[in-house]
Amino acid sequence: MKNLLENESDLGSHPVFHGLVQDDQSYESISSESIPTHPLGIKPLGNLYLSQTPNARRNAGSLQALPDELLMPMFEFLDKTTLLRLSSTCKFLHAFCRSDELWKPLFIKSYVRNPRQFQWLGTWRRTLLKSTGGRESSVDCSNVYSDVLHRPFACTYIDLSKYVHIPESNQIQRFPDLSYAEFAARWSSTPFILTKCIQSWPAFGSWDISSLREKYAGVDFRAEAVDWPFSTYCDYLYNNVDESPLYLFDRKFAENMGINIGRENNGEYWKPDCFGPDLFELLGDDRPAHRWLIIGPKRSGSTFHKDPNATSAWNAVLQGAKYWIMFPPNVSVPGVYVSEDSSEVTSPLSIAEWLLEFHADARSIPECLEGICREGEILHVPSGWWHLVVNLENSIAITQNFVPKSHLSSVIEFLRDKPDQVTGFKDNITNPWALFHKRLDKYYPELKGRAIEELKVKARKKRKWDFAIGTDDSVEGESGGFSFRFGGDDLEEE
Ligand SMILES: O=C(O)CCC(=O)C(=O)O
Ligand SMILES: [Fe+2]
Repeated sequence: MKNLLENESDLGSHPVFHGLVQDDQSYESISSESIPTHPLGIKPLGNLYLSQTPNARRNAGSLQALPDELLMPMFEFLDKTTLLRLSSTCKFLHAFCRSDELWKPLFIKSYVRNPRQFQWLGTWRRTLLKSTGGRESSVDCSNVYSDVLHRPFACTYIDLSKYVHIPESNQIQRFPDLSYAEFAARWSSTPFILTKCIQSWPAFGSWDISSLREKYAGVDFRAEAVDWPFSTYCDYLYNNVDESPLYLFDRKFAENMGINIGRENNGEYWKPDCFGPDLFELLGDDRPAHRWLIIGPKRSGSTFHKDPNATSAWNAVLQGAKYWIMFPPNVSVPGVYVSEDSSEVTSPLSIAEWLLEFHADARSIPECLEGICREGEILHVPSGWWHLVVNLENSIAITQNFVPKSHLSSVIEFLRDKPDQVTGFKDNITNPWALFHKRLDKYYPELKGRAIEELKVKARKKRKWDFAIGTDDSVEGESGGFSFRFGGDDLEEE
């Protein structure tokens, strides 16, 4: 047998999948039985060790010198015609040029430029080629070894049941319902799930994917960058092989479906009483976007983020089930990289990759909370909490963001001190903080005063702390000279 290790450049490494993997073996955390053969025959890189057939990479000309991790982003610059041409040069490049990760953005770009009727045909490539008059060939790529190409395919077979066995100590608390007094006194900074809170909503029990399809087949909903008729989105939902499925996340659903919201309006749903007054209601129509209809297939979901403008949120599941993993605001979440001013969150991984690579570490962080929010249940996301969500089944949810009295100071701080990170306001609202400030002064002057005072105390503490650890000397004047503040001088005593 040829010593395949003589050419080290054949082998690469990937942060998620290491080592030898055969069709009858398993990637770590994806059980072997559940991964079928890749439709083109592409194999994980580790299989090269045992392979006796020639490596297709050898026929890729000078491109063979580049790692797969570089080829893929380079090919993202190619248009449809060039991808098709390149795909007919050799099997190795054919395998790359067939990747739907390249065809999805091409379809979306072409659709956004030219929205049109089309039929979803199971893959982005097939759908784009059909709708623009191309064709699809079948090529055996069984001597192509690449984690970059095989991994997204394998990730679509991730066994989510592994994550839903939640250790007792990490369980998000569950209650039938809560009163506002209980929420305000104890629960506004803690995630929880209510199991008997939304049963009286007309939407509960009557909204499922097929009933919505019957009623709203021709109505457009926003899914990431595209607006698709609901019937098209359903075709996609039931028949796609994407590692990160397109997620319907629509904030104009109420207008477009022609439904009412609110108990007093005979609405399809209303906000639960337990969260109390929502201070962004003071902004009337000028409040930032705050409600979304969320629909997606199993495996779709939301990668780690904090909700906008330091708002809190609730998320009610009308069909399906969602797995949530959450961390308090100051915890650094494994695999999630945040810029110095928190303006950018980089989580370079898909949900499946994050689960495979980081979930075990994350779960062992003491502050980690996890829960499954099932049909008929509603989950509370406190202001500033990190969360990742994955749908365990095809799901429908409604979410609303709000500002409870107990988090007013966080929202004021965000609007006032991070104006460049404020999102969701209409373009004509040039100074959201000034507007909110004015409304608070009019309707809740005392509450606003207390929140501002809280922020002053917090800022003073932070200055003292920065001074104590040597990153700020502006306190020197105030405190009359340098002193170590560890031990004895309790910062909490302010
Ligand atoms: O249902 C989900 O995917 C979570 C949605 C979410 O986190 C959000 O709307 O901020
Ligand atoms: Fe969120």
